[in-house]
Amino acid sequence: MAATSVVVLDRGNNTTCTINLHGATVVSWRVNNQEQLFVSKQAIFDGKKAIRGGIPFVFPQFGPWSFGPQHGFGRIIRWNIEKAPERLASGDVEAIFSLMDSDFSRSMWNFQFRLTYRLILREKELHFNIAVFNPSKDLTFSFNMLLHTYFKVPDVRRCQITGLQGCTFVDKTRDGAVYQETRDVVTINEWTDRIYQNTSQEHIITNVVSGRKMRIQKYNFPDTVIWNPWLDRAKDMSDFGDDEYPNMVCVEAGHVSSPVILLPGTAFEASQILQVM
Ligand code: TA6
Repeated sequence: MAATSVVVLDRGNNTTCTINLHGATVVSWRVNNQEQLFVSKQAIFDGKKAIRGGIPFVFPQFGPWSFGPQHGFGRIIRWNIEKAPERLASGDVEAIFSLMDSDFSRSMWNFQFRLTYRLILREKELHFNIAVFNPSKDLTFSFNMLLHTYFKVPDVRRCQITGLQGCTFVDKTRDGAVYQETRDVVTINEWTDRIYQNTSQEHIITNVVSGRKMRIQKYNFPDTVIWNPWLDRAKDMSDFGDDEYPNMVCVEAGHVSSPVILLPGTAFEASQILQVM
C-alpha cells in the first residue's frame, strides 16, 4: 500500500486545504468551495519535480544554487506528518509537517537542521508558522526561506498589489538591476520578476478569485517576490500552459535578500497569514 502523499484539512462549509507531502506543497486552499491557489494544468506530480503551483516551500536557498537545484531541496523532498489534521476548540483545523536533514540533504548542504511547518485553516484565513532549528553544538549555518505562493486570479492585468511603495527591488527582467518602487500599487502587464526588499508586513492583492481581495500578513519575512512569467517564459516551461499566465500571480513572502544566520542551538521563526477579504 503506497504511503499517503496528500493530507486534507477540512473545516466544513467546503473550506479545505490540501497539502502534498512532496515539498509540503499546499496544492489547494478552498474557501466556501472557491479555490484561491493556482496550480498549472500541466503540473507534474512525479515526486521528483517541484509542483508548478500552490505554495512550494523554498529552503535553504532562493534562486540558483551551486550546491543543488534552484530554490533548494525543501520543495522537492518528502516531508513528514508531525501532527495529523486536528480540529481545535475554535473550529479551526491544524496540522504540522516536519523535515530534518537526511543523506540526500546533506549531500548538498552538510548541516543538521529541523524544520517544522504548522498550518492552521480558519474560516477565511490560512496561517503558516515555520520554525527552523539548528541542533548542532558548534556549527552555524545560514539559509534563505520563502513561501512561493501562486495566487489564482481571473486576470492578472486587473490586480493591484499594495505594500511595495518606496521599496528597493532587484529586477530579474533587467539583469538584476536595482530600482526603487514609486507606485503605491504595483500592477502587472508584462513579464515581472522582482525581489522587493524590506517590504510592508501587509500586502493586499485586489481582484483575486470572485473579485475579492487577498490580504497577506508576514512576520520575519522581510522580502516579497513578485513574479509572472508572461507569454514567452510560459512557453519555455513544459509544466506551465502557454495560456495560463493571465490566471496567476506569485506574491512570495521570504527572507531572501540576506540569509538568516542561525547559531548553534537556536531557532528562527517566521509566519504568514493569508486572508480572503
Ligand atoms: O520566484 C520567482 C522565481 O525565482 C522566478 O525567477 C522563476 O524562476 C520562478 O521563481 C520559478 O522558478 P522554478 O524553479 O519553479 O521554475
